[in-house]
Amino acid sequence: MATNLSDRRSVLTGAAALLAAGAARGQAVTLPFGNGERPIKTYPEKRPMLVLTERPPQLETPFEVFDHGAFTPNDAFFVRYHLAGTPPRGLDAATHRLKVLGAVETPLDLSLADLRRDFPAVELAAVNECSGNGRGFSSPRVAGGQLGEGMMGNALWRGVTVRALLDRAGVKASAHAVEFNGADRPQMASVADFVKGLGVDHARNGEVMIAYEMNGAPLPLLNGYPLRLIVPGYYGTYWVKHLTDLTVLEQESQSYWMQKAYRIPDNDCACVPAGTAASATRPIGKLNVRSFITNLSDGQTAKASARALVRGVAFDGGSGISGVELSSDGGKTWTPASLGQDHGKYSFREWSAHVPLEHGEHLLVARAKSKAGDVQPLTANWNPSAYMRNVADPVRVVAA
Ligand SMILES: Nc1nc2c(c(=O)[nH]1)N[C@H]1C(S)=C(S)[C@@H](COP(=O)(O)O)O[C@H]1N2
Ligand SMILES: [Mo]
Repeated sequence: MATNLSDRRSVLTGAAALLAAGAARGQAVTLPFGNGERPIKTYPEKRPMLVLTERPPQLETPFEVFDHGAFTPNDAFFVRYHLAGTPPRGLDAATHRLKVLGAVETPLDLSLADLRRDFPAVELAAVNECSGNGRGFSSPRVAGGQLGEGMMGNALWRGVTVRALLDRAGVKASAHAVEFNGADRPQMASVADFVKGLGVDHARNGEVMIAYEMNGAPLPLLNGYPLRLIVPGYYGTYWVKHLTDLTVLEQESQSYWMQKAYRIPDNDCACVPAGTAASATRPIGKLNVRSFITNLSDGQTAKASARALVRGVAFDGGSGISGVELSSDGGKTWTPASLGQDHGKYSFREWSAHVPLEHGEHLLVARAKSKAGDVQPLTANWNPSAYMRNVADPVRVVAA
């Protein structure tokens, strides 16, 4: 067990131990960066989670959960909201309505029963990751929620495609984009409603879906009950919860959450020199390739072995993972990992490797490569919102 609180991720191991012991009142963990203290609390349908803010609820998954399989249990899945008064009250699958409006031949107004009865069910495993996952590790630090690495999760989503709905409504030839709105509404006129937009071809690609189930159960309230948008391969900001309206537009979405927020530097790395502003930006898009070691945490003591098992998960924005390499010498030499079961190109992919861990200190580094050819960088890219962090972070272990 780690004792050095400045060690990266080490106190999450501490959190795991606390959680295993049963979370009593008043417990907290300290993430290994400035102002990293987080209370641990339970919420409806959730096991004890790390609390960034209570109003609105922003809850991190305890990191050790990711060591227990490719799918993140619903009761451990992270939670992110923007607006006061969330989650919205009075949501009920029996009375909820989903409307398709705007530039369509026939506007639709559907119940969940209509969705289940009149449209084919589809299922897809996909990672939901918040744009700022790992922001707390950004150096120099940036404004925004100082997140550890628990703002991600993988689930099996079941629902209907947006394409099927749009085809039923009949999209007009003049259509350009689709806006998605949920039941949470701003409580002050100065705050913009949380609305996201996708190009009409993206929305109609047959993969973007509206889910009513997550891992074989209804969506938890905090993860979007009773309906949410799934945008496979795209950052969580697009995955609108408590979905009520699809509006087909003849121009691009003018929503604040598209035009002002969730924008990245408009270049290949989505990065700029540390401390500088981007001269041009674009809306955030696909998930960066990323991997995590899940069975060892920074600062941990491990058993010395000629063949120590190291394992974790990897994912990218939908090309799929082509390989993961592991280094036990800080990146000088690399060993290919074996990949676990393929649950689809948008899913977490488990991986494992054996490396010699002689007595002493080792710097473990995992580095994933996507089928599109993208590889995690060994030094972190920087941007003003610390979005899309994907550096291959070293995990220091002492073998004894
Ligand atoms: N209605 C609504 N949907 C939303 C948000 C929100 O504030 N309101 N936040 C988005 C963001 S930024 C993220 S990262 C994901 C988080 O999904 P989760 O809370 O189910 O983990 O929800 C997205 N959908
Ligand atoms: Mo997010």
